[in-house]
Amino acid sequence: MSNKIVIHACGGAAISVSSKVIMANLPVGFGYAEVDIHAVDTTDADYKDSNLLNPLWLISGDSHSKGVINGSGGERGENLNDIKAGIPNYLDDKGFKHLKDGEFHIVMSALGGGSGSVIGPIIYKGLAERNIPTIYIGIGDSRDFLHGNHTINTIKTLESFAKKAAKACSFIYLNNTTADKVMNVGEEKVNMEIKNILTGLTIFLSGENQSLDNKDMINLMCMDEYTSIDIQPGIYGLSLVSKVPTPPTGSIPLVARTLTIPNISPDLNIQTFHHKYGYVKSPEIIEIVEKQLPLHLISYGNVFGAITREINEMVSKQKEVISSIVYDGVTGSDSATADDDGMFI
Ligand SMILES: Nc1nc2c(ncn2[C@@H]2O[C@H](COP(=O)(O)OP(=O)(O)OP(=O)(O)O)[C@@H](O)[C@H]2O)c(=O)[nH]1
Ligand SMILES: [Mg+2]
Repeated sequence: MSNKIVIHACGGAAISVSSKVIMANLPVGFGYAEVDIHAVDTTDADYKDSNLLNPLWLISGDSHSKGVINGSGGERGENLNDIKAGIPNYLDDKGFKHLKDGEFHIVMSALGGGSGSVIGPIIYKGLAERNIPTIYIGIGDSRDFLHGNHTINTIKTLESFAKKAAKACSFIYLNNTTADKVMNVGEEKVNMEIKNILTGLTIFLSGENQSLDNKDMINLMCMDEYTSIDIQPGIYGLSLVSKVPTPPTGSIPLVARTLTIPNISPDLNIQTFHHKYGYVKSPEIIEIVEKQLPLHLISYGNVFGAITREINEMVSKQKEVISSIVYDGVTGSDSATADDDGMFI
């Protein structure tokens, strides 16, 4: 039986990426893990046009909004209490209660929006507490104050959740703004990157690779599982690369898994504390790996300090600009008055 990747698509961005990129393009069959996508949001706005198979898990407003929620409008605090209350039920009802052999989880969300950036970390926390191996895919955005600030705060949240659960969280970080200055182009590039990463992950996590077994993958995703090495809880960058990589500045490569076709020796030219090779068995997959030879899945430490420092600089500058705007009032006809809602007619 093939392994399964459960994707929790949280909020609009993750739902549309899952629909446009994953459902439309992801390869299936022998040599790949099966992919099962669950959408979670505060609105059905993005889900209703998607091609996802499982029904949407809609966060309901029990605490303050009396049952009706319709998105968070880009504000992370908007539905916080309802999301906090709803996620444990989501995990229980879906049966995600404990580690199942051959089942790996991916939580995906935008980091700069209002709903997914809150739903995603809370789902991660629930899975981490249940000891379920999980990778977080986060789509950052540093185009302006609001998105940049949310992106940093979501990363900080994830770090604090990982520390509280005493976990090393594997975090695949992408950023629409750094991918391209033109917003739609940046989103498109990030979507393609996610497609490549997921294709790689479905091969790595398939359970059908010689010399790489499920425990190897759990150790890579959750480095806290190593008992002989003392790994500090927190977030660690995870990358899937097809060329011998140069580590990001200020980071240390920690663990690497390399997939290759038999008889070809991989050359991973970086220092790692643990390094394991696997081989692909399926002829169909050999063809793919041949094109990208070899495929590396690598975890890096110390990258998020640098990432958030950079966004923080932009956010602080924007803050100065915002606070220097002097509100000068609005002048109009003396007789104009507002109705009870404050509307001027
Ligand atoms: N790469 C990529 N980014 C997207 C896509 N759609 C939206 N985004 C980004 O997602 C961020 C906004 O987050 P959303 O996921 O739309 O927000 P949400 O979680 O649904 O929250 P609310 O709509 O505020 O309730 C922005 O940074 C967008 O650039 C997409 O299809 N691909
Ligand atoms: Mg939305």
